Amino acid sequence: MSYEMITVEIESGVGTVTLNRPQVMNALNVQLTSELGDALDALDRDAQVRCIVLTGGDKVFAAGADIKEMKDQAFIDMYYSDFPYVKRDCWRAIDEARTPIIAAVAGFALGGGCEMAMACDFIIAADTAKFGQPEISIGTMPGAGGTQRLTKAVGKAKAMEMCLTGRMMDAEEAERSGLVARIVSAEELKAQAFKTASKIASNSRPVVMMVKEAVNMAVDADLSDGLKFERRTFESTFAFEDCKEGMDAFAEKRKPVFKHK
Ligand code: CO8
Repeated sequence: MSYEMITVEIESGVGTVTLNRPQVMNALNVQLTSELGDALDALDRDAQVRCIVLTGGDKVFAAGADIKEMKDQAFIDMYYSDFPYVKRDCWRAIDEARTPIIAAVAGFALGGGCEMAMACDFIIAADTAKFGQPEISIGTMPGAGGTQRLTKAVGKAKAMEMCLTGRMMDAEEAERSGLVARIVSAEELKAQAFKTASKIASNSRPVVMMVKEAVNMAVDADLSDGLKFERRTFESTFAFEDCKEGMDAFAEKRKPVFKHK
């Protein structure tokens, strides 16, 4: 499939999607979000792709919803389209992907851009990254998870302050607050994200999927349901050939050769 507003590459089990609308700071218009939805769905269906990296440009990951496209919408248009969950868009694709998605963020991740990074499984930030929910300053509010995921990630005080004032958080504060997994230099961002994705892609694909589901249970379920889900998925890994191979390889002091089944 060919895209105009994103690029897609697949290498060594890693699919890399790059937001590519630099003239407007990767503003998320309907075309970009639907191309991204299609691309992520296709990568998630591709058994050769075992981890996905979602990234943007050097100066900006994404500056949020395309304000100029959105500004003349009436409530009834937004409500009927279920904006931003418009048709088969990227938001559902990110939420439903079973393949891990790493957000590699340099520069601004604002509004829908911050929400998009947070919807991924974890964020690796360049030292230039800046996260924020500035919607309040244009008379609206976060609509793709900003009030919910930011609060779960950094706690009520910081999330409330950021959403009420539009204050941005730099990479160091984001790491300290638990919003990002780690910080790397801007020059190293794409290489480091690819290296991390390759490490994930080298593991057993079905086990990776189960771990992703189990960690997500910790976000959504109470502890006893989460622990039970973890036990059942842990026990289930013993049905995989890769589980036997991994343990045999350890006992035989060699590297495992996973078949992803
Ligand atoms: N929408 C449309 N165009 C934009 C956007 C945007 N979000 N951000 C930047 N642009 C355009 C500018 O209008 C400008 O275009 P032009 O050259 O034609 O004037 C071009 O990109 C370059 O931008 P700047 O000149 O402003 O560049 P600076 O380096 O001075 O500033 C900033 C960069 C700080 C990123 C600044 O552009 C900015 O503040 N942008 C808006 C950020 C914002 O308010 N985001 C929130 C948007 S609302 C939202 O995301 C709601 C979420 C709902 C769900 C998600 C749906 C997808």
